[in-house]
Order: sequence, then structure tokens, then C-alpha cells
Amino acid sequence: MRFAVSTLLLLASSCLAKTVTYDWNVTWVTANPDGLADRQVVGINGKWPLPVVEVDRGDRLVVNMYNGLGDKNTSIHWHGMYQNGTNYMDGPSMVTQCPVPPGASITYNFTVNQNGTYWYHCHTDSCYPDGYRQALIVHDTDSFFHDDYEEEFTITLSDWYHHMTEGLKEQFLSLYNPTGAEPIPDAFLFNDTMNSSLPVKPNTTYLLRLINTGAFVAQYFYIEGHSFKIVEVDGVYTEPTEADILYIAIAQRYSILLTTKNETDTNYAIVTVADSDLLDTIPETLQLNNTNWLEYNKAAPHNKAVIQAQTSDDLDPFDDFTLIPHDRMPLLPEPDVVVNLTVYMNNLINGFNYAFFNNITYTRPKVPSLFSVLSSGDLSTNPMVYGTNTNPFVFEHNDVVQVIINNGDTGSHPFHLHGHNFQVINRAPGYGPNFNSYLNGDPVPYDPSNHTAFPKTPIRRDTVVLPPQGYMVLRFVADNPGVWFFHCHIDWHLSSGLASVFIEAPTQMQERLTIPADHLEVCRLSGVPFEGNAAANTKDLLDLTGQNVQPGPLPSGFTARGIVALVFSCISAVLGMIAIFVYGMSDIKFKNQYGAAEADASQPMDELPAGVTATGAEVAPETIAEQPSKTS
Ligand SMILES: *[C@@H]1O[C@H](CO)[C@@H](O)[C@H](O)[C@H]1NC(C)=O
Ligand SMILES: *[C@@H]1O[C@H](CO)[C@@H](O)[C@H](O)[C@H]1NC(C)=O
Ligand SMILES: *[C@@H]1O[C@H](CO)[C@@H](O)[C@H](O)[C@H]1NC(C)=O
Ligand SMILES: *[C@@H]1O[C@H](CO)[C@@H](O)[C@H](O)[C@H]1NC(C)=O
Ligand SMILES: *[C@@H]1O[C@H](CO)[C@@H](O)[C@H](O)[C@H]1NC(C)=O
Ligand SMILES: *[C@@H]1O[C@H](CO)[C@@H](O)[C@H](O)[C@H]1NC(C)=O
Ligand SMILES: *[C@@H]1O[C@H](CO)[C@@H](O)[C@H](O)[C@H]1NC(C)=O
Ligand SMILES: *[C@@H]1O[C@H](CO)[C@@H](O)[C@H](O)[C@H]1NC(C)=O
Ligand SMILES: *[C@@H]1O[C@H](CO)[C@@H](O)[C@H](O)[C@H]1NC(C)=O
Ligand SMILES: *[C@@H]1O[C@H](CO)[C@@H](O)[C@H](O)[C@H]1NC(C)=O
Ligand SMILES: *[C@@H]1O[C@H](CO)[C@@H](O)[C@H](O)[C@H]1NC(C)=O
Ligand SMILES: *[C@@H]1O[C@H](CO)[C@@H](O)[C@H](O)[C@H]1NC(C)=O
Ligand SMILES: [Cu+2]
Repeated sequence: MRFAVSTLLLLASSCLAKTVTYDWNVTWVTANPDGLADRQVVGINGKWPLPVVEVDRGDRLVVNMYNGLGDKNTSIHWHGMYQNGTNYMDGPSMVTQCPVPPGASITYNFTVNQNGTYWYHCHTDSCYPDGYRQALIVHDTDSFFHDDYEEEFTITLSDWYHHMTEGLKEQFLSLYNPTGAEPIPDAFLFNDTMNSSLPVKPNTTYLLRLINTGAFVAQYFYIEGHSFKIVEVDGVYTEPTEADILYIAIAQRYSILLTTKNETDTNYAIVTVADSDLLDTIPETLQLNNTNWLEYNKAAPHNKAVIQAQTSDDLDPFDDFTLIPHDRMPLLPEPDVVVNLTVYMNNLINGFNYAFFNNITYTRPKVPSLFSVLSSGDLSTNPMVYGTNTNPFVFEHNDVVQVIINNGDTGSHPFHLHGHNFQVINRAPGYGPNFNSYLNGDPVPYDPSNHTAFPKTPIRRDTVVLPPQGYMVLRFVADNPGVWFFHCHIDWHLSSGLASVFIEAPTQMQERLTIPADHLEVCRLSGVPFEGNAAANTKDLLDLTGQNVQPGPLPSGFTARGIVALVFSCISAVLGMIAIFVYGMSDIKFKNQYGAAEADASQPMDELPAGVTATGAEVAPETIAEQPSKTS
């Protein structure tokens, strides 16, 4: 009888899977979340902050989006959703769909067989920092911790700019910013506001879902006088693990169980601290650390946090590499295919500073890569079809894939893979006091014959931080036919090309995927071809004539500093330029560590890809000496 009842319940719960439908009219609205400046933000149905999307595991999510922005293309990525069988619902423009032009509509429609904390954001050009991002929560009443908490809160953390992303991007990717200094945010938001209070009852356990929905800056998170238990990262349940301080990079999520104190006489600061290592300059007006309150008692004082740390480097966060997934999925077997990527930054002939995987900066194809798969027949397994500037990698169905990423750059980068999570099987240096230690010398590449043992049950997540001048090694199974974008989630670095496309099981894609009619209509309306190779050639799929390519290399003799000098000798006495000069030159953070290594020739990097040496060799030694210390 008992058996029968539970079987019935099981049946009932699978029948209960429902469809959750949202109709969204996306338009510009005005907002001022930091109280410092009104600005235009992307609103949904006239409102901002945007609606939190909530579904139960097993539900179908349908979002009908109308682009009412008037002057911007758009699309939505459902960050962390596997889109198993629905790759065309994933959202990134020119990867799995065409950009949705003003006045057009698109329907996203997929089932959610996952659990936990996700988010959605615009994935066309650089549109999400204009406010087009919010939490997506998948409730699971069967989670192992479901009975351990009374109530849950969703909290986003983000950096905030007062200017439109488009203008900031123009300054970032320009001749006047040859060092690639990223735009500095104007504020840091806590759930799209500041100085807020989270009312709590004493002696009660809460589930806090934390999401960094920012564009650039990672944030530390802690609560004075409290520790907590991590139970989920990026949709993966973990063995409950005690922690005091989290480091939440862009796009990462943590669910924590927090038990409140028995006394109600004090309110406690919820402290967020921006990772100042990422900032090339720190304006005096920028409030790096912010206090919100765990409010036990409305009438008690709400004191600002007293932060012991001098800089964010002095905070010692929990190392996510040590987490264990609750399902204890074992280390995947030896890989069938290894992808070996080296990250670095450098200038090209136009003087702009780009980001590279090996020697390629991602340059969007003329046809979204998914559409190239579906229109290239047997040639779809040939990476050439996707262009020479998209960093394409083709995997066979169910390949075990290992991705090695070596960081030739002095910055850290949160890498995200669409359509999957991955096992993080090696990373150096780890979070903690040594995180920046490789900055004292040359970049340290992963050595397959000399590494620490891989964990038996490695943590899985969909966004992981690559340490400065260090490396990491990831593994996943190519069991989800689709084109999946793999990229740095710092939106500025995506715009400067730190991206790759993983083309997984193209043959199975051709058998299983049919693009919905409204998605094809979006292509027609945006004037984007949806057949052929990366050059939109439908006749000879290996002829890439006319494809988009990156600008040529910088001629020898030019350096970032040289570009600045050249520009200023040409445009002297133009007062307006001075401001840009100050912006560009302030605290130069020279990123091409390979160039530096080549300059004095005593530290050869044999990983240096062909075509990079000439540029790098011109870096003057005094520029190298100006590399910031980790407390810049
Ligand atoms: C979207 O909202 C704008 C502004 O309120 C309105 O003018 C427009 O008609 C709406 N469009 C649709 C399709 O709802
Ligand atoms: C939208 O995308 C299309 C295709 O890339 C492009 O031609 C058009 O200029 C874009 N429109 C806007 C408003 O950016
Ligand atoms: C969503 O997709 C399902 C399965 O393909 C289909 O039955 C349903 O009609 C779709 N709903 C909408 C609103 O397009
Ligand atoms: C979601 O959670 C349920 C139990 O809570 C588990 O059975 C299922 O495997 C989880 N799904 C994924 C994709 O992790
Ligand atoms: C955070 O903001 C969202 C959207 O406005 C809201 O639904 C949610 O309740 C807020 N979280 C807290 C803890 O107030
Ligand atoms: C706190 O809660 C626990 C169990 O929920 C209960 O046993 C205990 O008495 C409570 N303590 C106080 C001081 O309320
Ligand atoms: C609250 O009091 C209960 C018993 O009264 C104790 O077991 C528990 O540890 C206390 N909680 C905290 C957070 O101090
Ligand atoms: C906290 O903010 C204050 C004021 O902006 C600043 O002086 C201090 O360095 C910051 N501390 C950290 C750890 O970021
Ligand atoms: C192996 O790696 C360790 C740690 O990075 C390093 O100290 C050691 O010199 C390496 N050994 C060899 C043989 O390369
Ligand atoms: C996709 O679905 C197939 C079965 O249809 C399953 O074997 C595979 O593990 C799924 N992959 C992901 C990433 O969910
Ligand atoms: C990765 O590529 C670099 C540059 O081509 C090479 O030096 C290095 O040995 C490769 N690493 C592995 C593990 O194959
Ligand atoms: C990158 O390097 C490869 C191998 O050396 C070369 O074939 C290719 O042309 C280079 N690509 C660019 C854009 O320089
Ligand atoms: Cu990056």
C-alpha cells in the first residue's frame, strides 16, 4: 500500500509539471538604484528591477519577448540551462540565433530539468550591463536540504555603470585605450539597491541564493558574526560545507544555509567587497565595500561594517575547488579530446587591445554557428565551416572533453560554458593568500606530467575563475548535441574576443534539431543569413572568402605606449583628448605577460603561439617594471 501511494505520488508529481509563461515587452525605462544618477535601463513591461523567473523542476518555461527598445538588437540567454534538445533556445546572438531587431518578437520555450539558482541575461552585443539581467530560480522540494530552512531569499550582487554600455565599449575598444583598461563601475548594487535590510527572525534557518549578475567585478561576501553552509554552486548541490567568506565572480551562484542567532538586540552587517585587483584605477568616489543588514530588530542601530581588511586581497575566501558535489559523481575518465587554450591580451593593427585564445580573438561569423551546422551536411564535422576566427572545436557525441586553460594574463577570468557544467579537476593557484602568487614571475602553464592529484569527486559548476598567470583544467561529457559558447563572462572581455564555440555532436544536431519558424523570421528581419558557412557561402562550404576576420597584427616597432605617443603627436593640443589620455594612461596595467617575457628573452614561454612574438618583443623593459603589484 505504501509502495502504491508513493508510486502514485511520483506519477502525480510528473503530471504536475506545468508551463510557466511570461509575456515580456522590453523597453527603456529610467532607474536610479544607487541614488547617484538617473539612467536608462532595459525594463520589462515598464519595470526595473526585472522580474525574478521562478519555476519548479520539470516545468516548461515559455517567454514571449517583444523587442520594444527601438534602437537595439537583443536576445536572452538562460544562464546555466542545459537546453538539452533545444540548443536554439540558448540565446547568444550569432552562436545559436540571430539578433532580435527592434520591433521583432521571439519565443523561448524549453523544459527545465535542473535544480537551483540561475539567471537570465541579454546575450547580444553588450546589452546586459544596461540592466537586462535577473535571477532565474528552479525550486526543488526534493532537495536534500529542503526541510532544513524556513524561508529563502534571492540576492543579486552587481557592479553598476552610470553610462550606457555601448558608449563604454567604444571607449574600451579604442585606439585611446591601448592597454585594455576596463571601464570602472560607478557603484556596486545589492539586489539592485543599496543600504537595504533583510528582516530575519531569531533562531531560524534561511536559504540565501547569491548571484553575481554584474558585468565585470567579482565581489567578496560575508556576514559579520555569522558563518554559513554552502549547499549549492551554479545549480549543483554540494555536501554542506561551512564557510565565512565567499568570492563570487561574475555569473557565479552560491546557495547558503544561514542560521540566525537567538538574540534580537543587534543587527549584523552583510558585507560585500569589490575585488579591487580587477580595477585599473580606483576613483575616490567609488565605494568598494558596502553594508546591507541582517535585520533582527528594526529599532536597533544599523551600523556600517568595520572592515578589518585593508584591501580585498586581505580577505581569505572559501576555495570552491574543495567542494564536493552532493551526488558524488566521480572524476570522468581520461579524455577522448583535449582542448588546450592560452589566454592573453594584445594590440592589433588598429591599436585596440584584444583578448585571445591562442592567437585568435573571437570575431563573430556572418551566419550563427548553429545554422552553419544545420546547413553544412557532412562537412559539419569540419571546424573550417565555422570560420578561422571563432575558435571552433568539434566534438563527437559523448566524447569526454578536457579543456586546459593557461592564463598568460595578469588578470583573473571567470570562464563560462553554455549547455553544461564541468568538473574542475585542477587549478593553480587556489583561492586564498596565494591566489596572486604567480604574478611574481612568469605565467605557469599546466604541466600534464607534474600536477596535483585530481579530486575523486571534483566540484562541478558552469562558471569558474582562472587565476592570474595560472591555469585550470576542466572535464565534461559531450552528451548534449549543440553549439555551446565558451567565454570569459567579464562582458568587456567577451567584447574583446575571449571566446570559443564548442560544436558538440553536429551529426546528432542535424538529426534532432529543427529551428522554430519564429527564430528564422528573426533572421529575415535582422538581415542575417541563416545558411552556409561562417562567410555565408552556401555553395563551397570550405570557401571562407568574405568571412569576418580580426584586424592584422601590429607591425613591429609599435607598443601600447607607442600607440599612445603616436596618437598624441598627431592630435596635440586637442584638449578633449587629455581626459582620454589620463583615462588610458592611469596606472598602466600591461597585460601581455608573454610580451614581457619575450622582451628580456630570459624567460621564454614555449607556449607562445605563432604570430605573437614580433609584437611582444617590442615591449620596453621599463613597461614591464610598471606592472601593478597585487594591491594596485
Ligand atoms: C510595449 O510597450 C511600449 C511602451 O509602453 C508600447 O508603446 C508598445 O505598444 C508595447 N508593445 C507591445 C507589443 O506590447
Ligand atoms: C541588428 O543586427 C543586424 C545584423 O547584425 C545589424 O545589421 C543591425 O545594424 C543591428 N541593429 C542595431 C540597432 O544594432
Ligand atoms: C513549446 O514547445 C512545445 C514542445 O515543442 C510545444 O508543444 C508548445 O506548443 C510550445 N509552446 C509555445 C507557446 O510555443
Ligand atoms: C535535481 O534534484 C533531484 C533531487 O532533489 C535529483 O534527483 C536530480 O538528479 C537533480 N537534477 C539535476 C540535473 O541535478
Ligand atoms: C531581490 O529583488 C527581487 C526583484 O526585485 C525580489 O523579488 C527579491 O525578493 C529581492 N530579494 C530580497 C531578499 O529582498
Ligand atoms: C531555537 O530553535 C530550536 C529548534 O528549532 C529550539 O529547540 C530552541 O529552543 C530554540 N532556542 C531559542 C532560544 O529560541
Ligand atoms: C540558540 O539556542 C539553542 C538552545 O537554546 C542552542 O541550541 C543554539 O545553538 C542557539 N543558537 C545560536 C545560533 O546561538
Ligand atoms: C572599504 O571602503 C573604504 C572607503 O571606500 C576604503 O577606504 C577601504 O579601503 C575599503 N576596504 C576594502 C577592503 O575594500
Ligand atoms: C612540479 O611542480 C611543482 C609545483 O609547481 C614545482 O615546484 C616543481 O618544480 C615541478 N617539478 C618538475 C619536475 O617540474
Ligand atoms: C541530455 O540528454 C541525454 C538523454 O536524452 C542525456 O544522456 C544527457 O546526459 C543530457 N545532457 C545534459 C547536459 O543534460
Ligand atoms: C598547450 O599549448 C601550448 C602552446 O602550443 C604548448 O606549449 C603546451 O605544451 C600545450 N599543453 C598541453 C598540455 O598540451
Ligand atoms: C594562428 O596560428 C596558426 C598556426 O600557427 C596559423 O595557421 C593561423 O593563420 C594563425 N591565425 C591568425 C589569425 O593569425
Ligand atoms: Cu576575462
